[in-house]
Amino acid sequence: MGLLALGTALEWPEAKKKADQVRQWGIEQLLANWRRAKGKERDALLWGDEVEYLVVALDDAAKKARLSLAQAEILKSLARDEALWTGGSGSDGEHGDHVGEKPPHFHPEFGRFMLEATPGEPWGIGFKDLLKVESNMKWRREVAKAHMAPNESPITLTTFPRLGTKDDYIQPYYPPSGPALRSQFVPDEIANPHIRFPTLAANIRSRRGRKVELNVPVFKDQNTPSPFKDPTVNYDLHQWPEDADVRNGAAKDDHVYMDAMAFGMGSCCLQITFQAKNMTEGRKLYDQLSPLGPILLALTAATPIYKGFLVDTDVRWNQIGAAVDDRTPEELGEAPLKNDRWRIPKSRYASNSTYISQDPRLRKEYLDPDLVVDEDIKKKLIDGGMDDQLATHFAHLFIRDPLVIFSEDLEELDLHKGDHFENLQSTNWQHMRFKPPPSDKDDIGWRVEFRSMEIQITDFENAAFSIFIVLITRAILSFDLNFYLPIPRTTENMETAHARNAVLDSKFYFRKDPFGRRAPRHAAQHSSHGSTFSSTTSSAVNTPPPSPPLGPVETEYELMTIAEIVNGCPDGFPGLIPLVESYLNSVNVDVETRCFLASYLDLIRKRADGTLWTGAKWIREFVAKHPSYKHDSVVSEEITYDLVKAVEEVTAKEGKNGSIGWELLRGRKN
Ligand code: GSH
Repeated sequence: MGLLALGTALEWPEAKKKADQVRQWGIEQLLANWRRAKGKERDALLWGDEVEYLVVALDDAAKKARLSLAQAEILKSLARDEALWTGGSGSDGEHGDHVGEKPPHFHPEFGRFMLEATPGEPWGIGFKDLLKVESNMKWRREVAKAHMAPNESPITLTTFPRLGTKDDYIQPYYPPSGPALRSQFVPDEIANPHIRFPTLAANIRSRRGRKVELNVPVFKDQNTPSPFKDPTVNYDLHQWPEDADVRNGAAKDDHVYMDAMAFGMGSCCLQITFQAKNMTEGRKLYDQLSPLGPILLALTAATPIYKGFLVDTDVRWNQIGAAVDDRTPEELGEAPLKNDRWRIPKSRYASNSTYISQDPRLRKEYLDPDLVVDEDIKKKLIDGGMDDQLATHFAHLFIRDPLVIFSEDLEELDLHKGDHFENLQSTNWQHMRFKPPPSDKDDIGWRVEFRSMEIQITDFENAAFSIFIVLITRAILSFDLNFYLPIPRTTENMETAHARNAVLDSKFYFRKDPFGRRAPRHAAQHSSHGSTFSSTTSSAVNTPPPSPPLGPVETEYELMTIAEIVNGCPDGFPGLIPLVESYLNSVNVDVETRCFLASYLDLIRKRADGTLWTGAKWIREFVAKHPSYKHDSVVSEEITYDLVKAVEEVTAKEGKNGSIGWELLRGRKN
């Protein structure tokens, strides 16, 4: 979450009138910036992680866990803390090993109960930086905690189990409902009060013509009523016109029904951003990481509860997609096209639909046949000098309307800024994001953001997944790996990742041979690149064998389990971990570092083969074994308190002794 602009935000009918102007100005800014930055070379190879937290308040006397809405006070206190800016944590002196490390940055997020933290400066090229990630994440948690009330803690559950119930689950308490969200379950005060957020929520609802609609299949336990009719839905409200949504069939049988952006954007994730050495490398990383999005979503699955019920899905992704889905009935295909321009197959929060690299291995059969593109914008970009592929990418993002427009920004177009471009870019929440350098900062290069992962309960896990993705990018670049898959297969994989226990029980489309048609079969043959990561994009040193003619695209990939994708299958895909190991063998890594990295890779390996559980599985087991659980899918206040308490204790303990030490990671076989 970048800096939040201020101004007079337009309500939807006004914003709609200005949408074209913002799009046109956004494209002008993009072109000006692209011309300036397209030749940028040798940017430092940097990366950064973003960790999102829920702030919970525990009331031990009443045995209640609530969400604390103290985001603004906590952020203010963090900003005021002088010690934070001088290199010390300002707390208990346990952080001697952080001397010289810049203090972490904290940022607001959508929920007024959320915080986001990033390292004080991006991680660099050296392996030594990888060793700092976990302790830095723990440091962030402790710094945040030091600025909270004694009974408050930052926890890294993706969602709060009883968000939107009739309990007093927020502190301070506000009853539903308000003019922005018009939810029958949550008050407007649940969202960050900065004008961007209520405006986003209200304009999504207005553009759509009704409230957003989240129907998550309930997990049918032995005592769950069948059919399940969400007992929390009130069909008799008449405060807002939108209260009629449920009378018009918005709440589906056998589903948990939710009606507001907060149920989606109130979820926490783990995002990783990479700075590439130049635009070409950034475009390559964008393409090659894209098929990994659903795989990492299933591996990090941690979201089995919504609004007090166990659900039959394990991840947050589609729920956020629905929570910000501003498509009109015409765009959704529910009404004939009359006023709108297109049918649009996906929400603005969805898996990505474009490939952007000018890689000769990118076959046209991989592209999305359903891609919707604004042809006028594409022409403008091509006339401005941009290549077809990148122009297609941006002309696809620009089919959306800008949602938050400040009237002050419409007076003059400033080509040295990127605000109108960012307006569209930052509300296209796809699982990969390609980020041009900000126009006013020369020291930032082309970046790629990997956005699908769920936040993990412990920092050990969060560090493991961050480092795993970093090492995969190194292997991709060093061995020139080819993970290309037709985009519709990635879209399907994203759906597959939602199934309960998809990590073990589902199969995903994946490319069989990652060495494509150019790189050698044995990646480990490569020579050493020294003790820093190689960022060479063409290190396939062997002369390529003559290529046989290309076969049908369908023969290039097959359905695999996550275990096969991660750990490899005999005579088939070599496995992501073996590829990373090959990369590590090809560079000089000292023994200590290698051992450290091995513990992270081991977590991923065992998560994939089922030896270790996902967070979703651990939470399900926790609920199922709770003495008060009635096997009716209901996650009560009492269970929620015990769950939050367990999660809070585990992370606090992990922070103190640095050990993993808890059931989730202890290695129980299913
Ligand atoms: N928490 C989200 C997730 O679990 O995927 C990701 C964060 C996110 O997309 N936040 C929204 C946003 O607009 C808040 S409304 N972030 C800024 C951006 O994407 O540029």
